[in-house]
Amino acid sequence: MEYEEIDYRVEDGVGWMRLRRPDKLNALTTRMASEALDVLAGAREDEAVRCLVITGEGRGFCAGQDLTEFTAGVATPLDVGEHLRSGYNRMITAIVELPMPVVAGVNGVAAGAGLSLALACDVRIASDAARFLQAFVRIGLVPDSGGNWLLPRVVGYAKALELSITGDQVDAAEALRIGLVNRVVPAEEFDAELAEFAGRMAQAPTRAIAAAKELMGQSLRLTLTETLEREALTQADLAGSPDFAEGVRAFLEKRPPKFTGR
Ligand code: T3D
Repeated sequence: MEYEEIDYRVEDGVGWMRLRRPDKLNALTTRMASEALDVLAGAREDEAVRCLVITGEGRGFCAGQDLTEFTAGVATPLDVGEHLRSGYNRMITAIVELPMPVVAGVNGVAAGAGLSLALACDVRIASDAARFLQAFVRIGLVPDSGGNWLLPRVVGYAKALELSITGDQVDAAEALRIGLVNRVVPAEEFDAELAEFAGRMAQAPTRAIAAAKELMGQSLRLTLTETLEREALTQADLAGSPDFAEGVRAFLEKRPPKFTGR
């Protein structure tokens, strides 16, 4: 697939997915969502990709659904449900289920479905120029693209509901304080810090990270007893992996491990 609204490249184990409609703060179009789905499917199958970064070009991360598509007739009220099911819902699920670390590099404003996109990622690194808002209520909608599920799990129910029913904007410092992002970096250092973190993730034991992500996700709907059993099964599986063998060998040889992601 030829990408027009996303720039995608793989460098040193990192898949860089950059939303590319900077004049519109990378607002999501039907085209962009379908390109994103293609990138996500490709990254999943590509052994060269051990960490995916989702970020935006220009001063926005992603301003949510491109509202001109409503007036242009691409997403009329009648087909909004189907638009979500066939596009954003699949995109959010694909990110959450990607068996590798996914990092949101929040370079600027993240609004509406753009905030959901960041929330679906495993780690959020924000520029100090970033802003966050559940913009939906400002136009008479409810949060979607997983916003009702993801946000309370990240910041807690009370804050999530407040942000959702007010549509108020949160700056980067406040986002860090409430746990909405993992790290805030000065804008001028953002690209370098993001690349450094993604590079570290791409050298990590990918299978173990994918398993940790899956286990923790499952734990939210399981009992402790069920989780303990799944941990035992997963650990038994990982204990036979090349990365575990390398991790133990490296420890005993007092050297840094060289993980291959297998
Ligand atoms: O079926 C379905 O898909 C339903 C799903 C819905 C999911 C959703 O995401 S609904 C929520 C949609 N998003 C919004 O409502 C946010 C709208 N944008 C804003 O409120 C503001 O732009 C921001 C707070 C994000 C940023 O404000 P600011 O002042 O920094 O920038 P700006 O001047 O408003 O925007 C810059 C340009 O981007 C501007 O274009 P122009 O006038 O220079 O040609 C603006 O129109 C455009 N833009 C920003 N957001 C969107 C957008 N264009 C289309 N759609 C947008 N969402």
